[in-house]
Amino acid sequence: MTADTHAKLGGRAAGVLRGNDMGSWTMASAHLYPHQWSWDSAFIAIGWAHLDVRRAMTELEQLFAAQWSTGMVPHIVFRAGQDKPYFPGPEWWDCAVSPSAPAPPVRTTGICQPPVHALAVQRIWQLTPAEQQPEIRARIQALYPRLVRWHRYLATQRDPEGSGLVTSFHPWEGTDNSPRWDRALERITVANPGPYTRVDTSTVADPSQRPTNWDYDRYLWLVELLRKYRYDDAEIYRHYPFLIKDVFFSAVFVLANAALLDLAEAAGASDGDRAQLARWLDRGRDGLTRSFDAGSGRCLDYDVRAGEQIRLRTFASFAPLFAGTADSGQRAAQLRLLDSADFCGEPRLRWRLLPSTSPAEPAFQPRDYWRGPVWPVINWLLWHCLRQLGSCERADDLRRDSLSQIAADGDFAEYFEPFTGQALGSPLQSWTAAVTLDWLAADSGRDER
Ligand code: 2M8
Repeated sequence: MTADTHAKLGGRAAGVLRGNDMGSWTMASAHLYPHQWSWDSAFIAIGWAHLDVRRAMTELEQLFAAQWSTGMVPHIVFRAGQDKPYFPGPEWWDCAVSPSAPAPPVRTTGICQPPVHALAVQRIWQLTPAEQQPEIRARIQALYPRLVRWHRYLATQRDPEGSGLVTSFHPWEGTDNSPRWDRALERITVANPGPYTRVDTSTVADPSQRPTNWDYDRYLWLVELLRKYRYDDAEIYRHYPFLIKDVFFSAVFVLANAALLDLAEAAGASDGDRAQLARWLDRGRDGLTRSFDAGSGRCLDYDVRAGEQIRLRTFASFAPLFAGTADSGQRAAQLRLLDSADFCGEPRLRWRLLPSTSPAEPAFQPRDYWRGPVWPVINWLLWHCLRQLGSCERADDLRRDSLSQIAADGDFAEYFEPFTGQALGSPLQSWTAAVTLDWLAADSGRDER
């Protein structure tokens, strides 16, 4: 990429964040996702950190202002006005039924998303110029206990077994229509949510890039059940049909615990918190090791209700890589798998990037959301981990190909068709712009990691 293309792409990426900026929080995208999403916000803060570390901190502070008393950080904080429709909105979730939800006027959903937030704070701190360090350090110190409470929620309420693996309650807890959830959703034979009208399928140019109505019936039905259990984690665990030990979510949790430990000095963390974080970190690594299938080199999710492993080939198969596994055998097996014909070595791929679902899977669909397309944020996480693991050349290829993919379209798409590189989903997606800024900084040598 020439210096000129580089500068132009950076300028446009910054323009996307500024265009979606609502002052103290950022829309995930202006048309399709007009509110504040949890893990989007974390990636967005990484992007802001390259433009203004203060603004980056504000993004996270706003999100954590909506934290539940259980410690859960909700997956959406509803902030946009009526002029920007999104379904399902706060009425469908009706989180006031839970005593743990934040008090009005704060309105949120009752589920969560992968905890990328600690990685964002780590990145902000790395990029803070010396003269702003006293202010940013104080703000990190104020936020840190909330981050620890969030992690405690995941380590306890979402892992009552103490397995080191986080239990997901809903497909909306990250990768919506991933085929990883298909069997669990198929078991839900009664799915009669009240009448509803989708907004997403009329916002996106081609509705076949979105989940089906069959999926939405089940997503909304599950929300009705969560509401029935008043979003009480113990009740949910007792009665609810969808409980999945999600190895990708769990891998992000491992990374996030490592990031909080890395920040412990700057944040003035107590010895107790440090010891606790170290225990969660070890337990998470052990949980992923137990979920690793040496025969296939893949890490496997586990369906708690069905009592069975989920054996599909998706990006989540690489959870040990995402978690920065210290096991050299696992790492070698995963790196081989990554460039095998099942994933990045598939000869038809436009770029050697990790697709959300392997093209070798029968469920693979190249244009449908989490069922095949390439997601820049997932490739950013992989890049980040490969670098930490010392696979710098592979990481660099991933970064270069990702930037080429994004630059070819120029509209910072939500996801991309793996064979043609065609931009899909929402344009001007904030987190795509955010990771672009981080990748460009690594290219320009401004990266101090
Ligand atoms: C997508 O999910 C939302 C529901 O949360 C939707 O489809 O309406 C997912 O890609 C999710 O991971 C992401 O956080 C969100 C906003 O970008 O969009």
